[in-house]
Amino acid sequence: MVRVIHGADFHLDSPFAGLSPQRAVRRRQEQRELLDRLVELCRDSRADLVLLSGDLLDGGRTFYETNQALASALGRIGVPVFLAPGNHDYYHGRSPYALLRWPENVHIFTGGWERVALPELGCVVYGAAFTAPRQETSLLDGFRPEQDEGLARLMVLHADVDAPQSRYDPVTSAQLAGSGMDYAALGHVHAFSGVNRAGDTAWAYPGCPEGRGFDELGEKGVLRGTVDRGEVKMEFVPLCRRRYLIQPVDVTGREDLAAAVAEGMSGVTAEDICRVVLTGERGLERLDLEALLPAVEARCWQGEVQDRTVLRRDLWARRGEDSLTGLFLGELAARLERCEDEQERELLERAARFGLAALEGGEDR
Ligand SMILES: [Mn+2]
Repeated sequence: MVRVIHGADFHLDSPFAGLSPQRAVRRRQEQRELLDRLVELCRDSRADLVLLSGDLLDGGRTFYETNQALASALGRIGVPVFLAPGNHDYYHGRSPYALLRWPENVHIFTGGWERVALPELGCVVYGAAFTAPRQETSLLDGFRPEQDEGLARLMVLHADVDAPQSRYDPVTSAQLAGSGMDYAALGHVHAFSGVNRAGDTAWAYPGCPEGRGFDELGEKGVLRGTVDRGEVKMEFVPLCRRRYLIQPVDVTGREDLAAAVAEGMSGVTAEDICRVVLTGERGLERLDLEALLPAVEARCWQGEVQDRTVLRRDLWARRGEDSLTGLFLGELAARLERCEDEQERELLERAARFGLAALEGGEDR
């Protein structure tokens, strides 16, 4: 039985374009601190082996200090570390993986399949690397393991499972099933995939360990567990410094919006990055998002507010009236029924609200 930590997609030195420049600097710093937490986790878990499945660096132009921080952290882990470069950090002669001096316990795959036997741990590790930003054919095409008598088989690879159009190593679950592996430690997809099975092979994406935007929500982390011949037990371990959260807050019938927001944010911590989305039905009163922002920001590290409320149903009912208001609402309602685009729906809702407010202000009386 071998104790394994599996991580991927650190994307160190991501631009964090959604944040202010100062906060983006802070987040990049926090990404490097993630490496310290990884070292700690490996020690606390008494890991025998660490598998890192690519896209650890966000691109070829990471800061020298970042590359150094990665090398130093992986060295401090002390046990064998296997790193399979992905599309963002593909291996080439001038990549940090080639230029930097890496600690002796770190094995970086540099191209086609390699096999490293670790008989003292009772396992063997297979790995391959991206050598370009694209890998249009599956790296598992024609893959065959060796005999590996009595050893648990692990694989570390950056790949896109069952995505035939993908240009990022489009492996299939049939290929994983035929690989003969006990565990395939994959990278590329930024959300934890759960531990899946393809034939006798267990495979998983841990997801990225730090969210970088509202498309990477909630707890993020790495996988930890044990791999044996024919038996794999891996579980998700949160490792992120901050969570990105989208918090819907229903403001239907609420007078005090700040209070509604405070209630809706009860699960949000001062470390989180939170987008509050106001939902529900409202009348014609103006929604002052700017005035609401401080109430949101007081409850998280960084906050924003979006208005997704819709016009109250009884106001739409006026579309039956034989008046300019009736015609106006009737036209907008018909368009809303046909509309499938989220942004256009928002625009139509707003048009109905503003138009109705203007009409009720006198023009139609
Ligand atoms: Mn990738």
